[in-house]
Amino acid sequence: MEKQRSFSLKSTGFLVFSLTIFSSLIFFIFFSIWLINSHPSIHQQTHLHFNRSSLNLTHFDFTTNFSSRSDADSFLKDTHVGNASSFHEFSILEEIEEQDDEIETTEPEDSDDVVISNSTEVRESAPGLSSEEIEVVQSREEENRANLSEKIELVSSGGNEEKKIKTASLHGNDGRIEEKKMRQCDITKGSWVYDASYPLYNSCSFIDEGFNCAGNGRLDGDYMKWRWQPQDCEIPRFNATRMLELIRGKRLVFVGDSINRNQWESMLCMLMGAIRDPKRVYETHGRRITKEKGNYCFKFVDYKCTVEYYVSHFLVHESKARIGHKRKQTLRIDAIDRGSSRWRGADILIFNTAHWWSHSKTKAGINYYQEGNQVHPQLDVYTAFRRALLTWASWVDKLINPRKTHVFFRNSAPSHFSGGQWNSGGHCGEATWPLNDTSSMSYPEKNKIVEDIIAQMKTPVTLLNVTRLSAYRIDGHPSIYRKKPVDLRSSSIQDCSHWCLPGVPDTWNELLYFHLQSKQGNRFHIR
Ligand SMILES: *[C@@H]1O[C@H](CO)[C@@H](O)[C@H](O)[C@H]1NC(C)=O
Ligand SMILES: *[C@@H]1O[C@H](CO)[C@@H](O)[C@H](O)[C@H]1NC(C)=O
Ligand SMILES: *[C@@H]1O[C@H](CO)[C@@H](O)[C@H](O)[C@H]1NC(C)=O
Ligand SMILES: *[C@@H]1O[C@H](CO)[C@@H](O)[C@H](O)[C@H]1NC(C)=O
Ligand SMILES: *[C@@H]1O[C@H](CO)[C@@H](O)[C@H](O)[C@H]1NC(C)=O
Ligand SMILES: *[C@@H]1O[C@H](CO)[C@@H](O)[C@H](O)[C@H]1NC(C)=O
Ligand SMILES: *[C@@H]1O[C@H](CO)[C@@H](O)[C@H](O)[C@H]1NC(C)=O
Ligand SMILES: *[C@@H]1O[C@H](CO)[C@@H](O)[C@H](O)[C@H]1NC(C)=O
Ligand SMILES: CC(=O)N[C@H]1CO[C@H](CO)[C@@H](O)[C@@H]1O
Repeated sequence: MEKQRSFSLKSTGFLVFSLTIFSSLIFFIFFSIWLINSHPSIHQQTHLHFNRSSLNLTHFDFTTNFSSRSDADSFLKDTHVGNASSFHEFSILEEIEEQDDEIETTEPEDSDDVVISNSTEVRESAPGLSSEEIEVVQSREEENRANLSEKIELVSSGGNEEKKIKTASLHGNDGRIEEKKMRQCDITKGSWVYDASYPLYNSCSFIDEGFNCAGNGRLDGDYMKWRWQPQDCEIPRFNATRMLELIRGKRLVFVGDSINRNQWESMLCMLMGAIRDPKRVYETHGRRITKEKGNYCFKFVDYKCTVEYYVSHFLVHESKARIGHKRKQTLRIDAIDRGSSRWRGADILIFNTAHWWSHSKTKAGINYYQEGNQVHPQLDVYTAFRRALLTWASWVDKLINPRKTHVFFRNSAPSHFSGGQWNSGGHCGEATWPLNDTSSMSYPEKNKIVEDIIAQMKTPVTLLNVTRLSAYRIDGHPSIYRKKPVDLRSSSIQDCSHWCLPGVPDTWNELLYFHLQSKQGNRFHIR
């Protein structure tokens, strides 16, 4: 009896165990089939986590890697083969998951914004549009513009733009004018339209070497000629005079990593279009822009305004703490960056952070993140990122007056390394045309955290949502034209993270201009 009972117990246990395994397997197989069927021709990377801890079994993460070849006519020839040996390696998995918002910059020795990562970018390779297709798109756009230009009034509240369309519609015979409020226009939905009237500026003395692609010898110029066209509404062309009027007597301040410097330099160049005497714009400390320095304040004398940049890789305080016998670098995720006193009092603040939250830049989270006197022995990067952003958010909510200051947060800009990482032959230099599809790229986890936190803030924060639209722009990176002289050896390091100027960051600034202007418009259109 006793014997039998224990046996039946064992067998039930065994049955439950095998059933679990069996159903996991079935699920896994169906899921794979579903995946392969629903995305037949794109590179796929999927990570399945079977959380077994609830079964009290060994704790490991089960990772699979689906890779399928993209179309044969793709212009990027690299293929990515699944790596079975990474089966149990959690650290590798983490880095891969980060790839979408990871920035790898390229000069470990002399740059302050290096991220060393062995993650691989998988990008859909796609042939460009043919020239006929562009003409069609273009003429449709023109029609669109003509049709809408007199009908759309932008009314905005915070960051939400709504379009109001007065449509002249015929109802029976009376042809009365009907006012129709359309749903909110999502300016992140749209396409890049080839526009020969771009770029918005040509030469510009504020572009530093790393972004000065044409100056470094890049000859193909199409990458400067794309305009972002939202699907459901228009964004106005940047008008430097009007922008300067909007910021007259004010401080426009960019705070963040080198990608924000990229955008800030673009803004300076775009504004110079309205300045007749360049001597009436100067750096208040007499500094020349280089990538080593992190603080700049340019004064536009005629408009009594300043356009400033402050480097802050994490927005929180990079600190040191005693660990054992040594003082080690830590990150105080509970304390705002020490430079924050400089940001206060700005009228327009544009923040970003994302790319430095990588495995290698944060010591894999081991003895790196600090709160109060406690250095966490180990903390997951997303947890740390969330806590740091909460620190930033409470700083904003406490010290920023929303009646005076308009706060923006720009989310992450994608990098486009193919066939390797920044330090192992990753490249993007063959691309001279945008991708025509980015559906294979997943929306970065860090963006979701940013959106989450912004939504909970007391201060309205406008999200500059550039991730998806920038994802098309594989052609917009400096690649080998990141410095002079250009190193043509195939082994040379490419920059597929930052952006050439003129180029993609100009569009981010057009979005910024759009938001500022529609906010302004809103002031005069309160009904
Ligand atoms: C696994 O599940 C447990 C409890 O259900 C949870 O605490 C833990 O965070 C999970 N682990 C992962 C990696 O999802
Ligand atoms: C997945 O495949 C890519 C190439 O397609 C490889 O570089 C990467 O290491 C693999 N990741 C895992 C977790 O197996
Ligand atoms: C797989 O990854 C391991 C380290 O994660 C590496 O040593 C090995 O060369 C990789 N194999 C392939 C085929 O990429
Ligand atoms: C990246 O990979 C290379 C070769 O696979 C290796 O030598 C290097 O140490 C790795 N770097 C990091 C930060 O893992
Ligand atoms: C985008 O590329 C795919 C092939 O990769 C092609 O079939 C499709 O027509 C392209 N779309 C446009 C709008 O050109
Ligand atoms: C623009 O208006 C014309 C006629 O007024 C119409 O035929 C055309 O379809 C419209 N285009 C768009 C994009 O609405
Ligand atoms: C940002 O844009 C992406 C792509 O269009 C979209 O999926 C996401 O919801 C947007 N985020 C917000 C907060 O609007
Ligand atoms: C730019 O804005 C200024 C001031 O609002 C205006 O006078 C000028 O006509 C605009 N330029 C263009 C090209 O629209
Ligand atoms: C023996 C053992 O590890 N038991 C654990 C099983 O998992 C539950 C929670 O998932 C724990 O509370 C037990 O301690």
